[in-house]
Amino acid sequence: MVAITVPISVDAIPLVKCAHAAAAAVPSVDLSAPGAAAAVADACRGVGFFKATNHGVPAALTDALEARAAAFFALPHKDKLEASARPLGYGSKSIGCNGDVGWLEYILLSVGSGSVAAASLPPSLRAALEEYTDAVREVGARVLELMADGLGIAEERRGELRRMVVAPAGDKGGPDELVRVNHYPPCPCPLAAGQRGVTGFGEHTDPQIISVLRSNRTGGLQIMLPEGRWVPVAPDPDSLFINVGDSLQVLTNGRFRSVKHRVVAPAEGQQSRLSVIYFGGPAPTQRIAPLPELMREGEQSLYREFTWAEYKKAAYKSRLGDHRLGPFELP
Ligand code: GA4
Repeated sequence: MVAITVPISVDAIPLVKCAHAAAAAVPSVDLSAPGAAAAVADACRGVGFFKATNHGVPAALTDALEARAAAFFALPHKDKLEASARPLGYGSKSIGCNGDVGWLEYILLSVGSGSVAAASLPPSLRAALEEYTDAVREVGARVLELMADGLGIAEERRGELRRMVVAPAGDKGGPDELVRVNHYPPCPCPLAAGQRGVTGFGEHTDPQIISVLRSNRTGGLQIMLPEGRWVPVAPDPDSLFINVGDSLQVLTNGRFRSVKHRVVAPAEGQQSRLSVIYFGGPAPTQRIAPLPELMREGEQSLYREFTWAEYKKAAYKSRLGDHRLGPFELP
């Protein structure tokens, strides 16, 4: 039943030590409601994370993608490996290139200009990913506009954030978008008393501007609240979850928080967790610095300026749980 078999032993995967916490009231925003912009900005200032309802992505797209992804993950391991192109493509247990491990298998793809580039994915899965990505990119773009509105940016300047993520590819290259499908089968390792679960995906922040997550009915996602407490996020397959990334924290000069999050793998006897995450990042040459239209008179940038290419390069040399913005923070 457990379909991930690579030489990393389950003993090498860290246990999650925190106590069980009650599911916290994660902010929830109806994207079609009149007060959405203010609610989005409030959530991003407070937690850096919120649940988005009325997002407009047809359930048929999500269902098709979920079915195709589940069929792919059910293939024999050797067939899945044909889609491996580290750090992209199929992977299992190993996250990134620097020794991070978790109890999961995944597909990680670069997307953009309407095409999902990946070797040897079944064509029906690729098509489902393309369709889903096109719909979710639009949600990301709409949320970025709401964010700009909620931040008080004048209407004629509000498009800038959106353009960073959805602009057509120009001579400087297009936005850097990724899609990740994570499959967390139930972990067969017995837990001793007091142990809370096995790490599916270790704690980290997302380097990009915005992440849009959808999962099936199995929980496991946890976010860290500003006071440092981990709380579980109750799954809701009909909603999307929006995550502020490191680059957005910088673009807003720290007004929005890049949220730390992690996933605890399902225990034996539970259902697999399947999640799909769209990561909206800017073009490689995009300068990442606080948006001028946001800065108050005399306000100093909290960060040294960098380009997305520079940040991404540094990120890919880091360990998952590193504080990646640290080296860019100004004293
Ligand atoms: C975290 C967010 C996304 O899943 C990701 C991850 C990437 C990877 O899996 O290859 C990284 C991680 C993520 C940040 C630090 C580096 C790179 C694994 C890792 C240890 C696709 C991304 O863009 O950054």
